[in-house]
Amino acid sequence: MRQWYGVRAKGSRMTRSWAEPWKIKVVEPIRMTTKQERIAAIAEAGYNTFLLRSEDVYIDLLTDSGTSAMSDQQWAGMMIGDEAYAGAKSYYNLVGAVEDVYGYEELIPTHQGRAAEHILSQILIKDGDYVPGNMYFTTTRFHQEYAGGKFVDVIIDEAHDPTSLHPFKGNIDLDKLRKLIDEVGADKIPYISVESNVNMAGGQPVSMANLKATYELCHQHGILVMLDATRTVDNAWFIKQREEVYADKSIAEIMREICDYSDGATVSSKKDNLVNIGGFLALRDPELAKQARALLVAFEGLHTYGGMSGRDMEALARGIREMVETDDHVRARVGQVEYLGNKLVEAGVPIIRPVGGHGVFLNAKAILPHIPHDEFPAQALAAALYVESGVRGMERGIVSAGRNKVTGNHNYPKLELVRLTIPRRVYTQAHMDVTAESVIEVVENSAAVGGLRFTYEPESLRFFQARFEPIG
Ligand code: P61
Repeated sequence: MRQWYGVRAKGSRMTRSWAEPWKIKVVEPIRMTTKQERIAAIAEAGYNTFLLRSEDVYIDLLTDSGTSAMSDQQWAGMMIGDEAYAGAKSYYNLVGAVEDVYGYEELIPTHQGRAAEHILSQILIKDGDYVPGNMYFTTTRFHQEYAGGKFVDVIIDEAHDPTSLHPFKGNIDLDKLRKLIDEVGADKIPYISVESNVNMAGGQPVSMANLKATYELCHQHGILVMLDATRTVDNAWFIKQREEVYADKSIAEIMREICDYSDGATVSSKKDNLVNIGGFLALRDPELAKQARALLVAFEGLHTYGGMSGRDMEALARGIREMVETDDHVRARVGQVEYLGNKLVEAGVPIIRPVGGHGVFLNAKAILPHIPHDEFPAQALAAALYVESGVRGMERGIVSAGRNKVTGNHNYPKLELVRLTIPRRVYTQAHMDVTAESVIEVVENSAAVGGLRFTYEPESLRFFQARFEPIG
């Protein structure tokens, strides 16, 4: 029988577009402000985008943390969340989802990622210990230091180079790690903290080969491997694209294998997991889990809810399954980031390349070469972009890097960036077009942007609440 339809004409070379695997059911109006209003708003916010009111923001690219749109299935889960103080059904649903998707058996639910980092650091780090990691993250390093440890950066050098096109800029430099082990001794290194899709490097992935080699090296020396699995779905996507043997594996399979090369994980569920609040510490060793639960009940809540309500756990359990249900989800997520990144690259805007998984990172040092590093170029660029168009990004440079605990001097990071972070399932490509045009406009008028100085500098995690004023 002749086929009615479905056979492509021979020689057809058409490549097809992809589209989001969802349609919009509920919308939230957003408001465009005037430039005059934005000039007043940013001054009132002390030139810190964290201190703006969200109603004064048009397109909010401050973060992809807790800003995802939940699905109808997740909202339905909110209605049936079990609010029992102890032993809630929603807790067991969450345990099942974490075990199926990540493969960890011991779950310690927390209110968000940093609470999991706090507990992990407290149970494993002793005064004077060293904790290597693939570039620092602000809250992770804070908790390591708070527990008496010293963070040591063992990421490959390419991660610090905005122009390097290395496909896995999140990789651990095994020579740097070996050198640290030789210098301080394995008994001074309780664990290595391996972050998937490294945030501060621009959302850059770690390869499976590197994860495996790191795990093997650490286990030879009795050092645990703790994954910061906050953005592992994005990382799995890049492995599928860039590490040939994984091309035909599903995101769900790749996720599980990533986690296989670890002894546990901290997760901020506000990212990959598609919820607005939540997080967890997951472990394999029941003894360690016992110690973690002892702290959980003191700092967060009973061990079967930690820092979450039943409805939060229910939405989270569903979000965890949804994020790997089809590969189309992550294709659309990372694809949207790439869409924005490519527009900026085409316009000649210096950004971190390859384009990362959760956002586009503007190279503020290259855009504002006339502003000295200690006048905070990225902070100034984020403020100028807001004034230009109401697009809110985040400083990821010298302000975020804080001060050296011993000398009191600024830490001078090699990367001085503004992060434009894309929330999941929230904005359309049209919002990306408007964002790209705004960035291009600011870059074309960059000579008009001046430096800033502190008027208030908090002692720790200063970027959140610091205030500035223009110099001159
Ligand atoms: C973010 F400006 N990230 O990217 P919690 N690990 C990793 C994260 O990205 C992360 C946490 C742990 C945020 C929120 C945020 O300096 C900042 O659930 C890789 O936020 O506690 C959070 O998870 C902590 C923004 C955090 C910052 C710290 O926007």
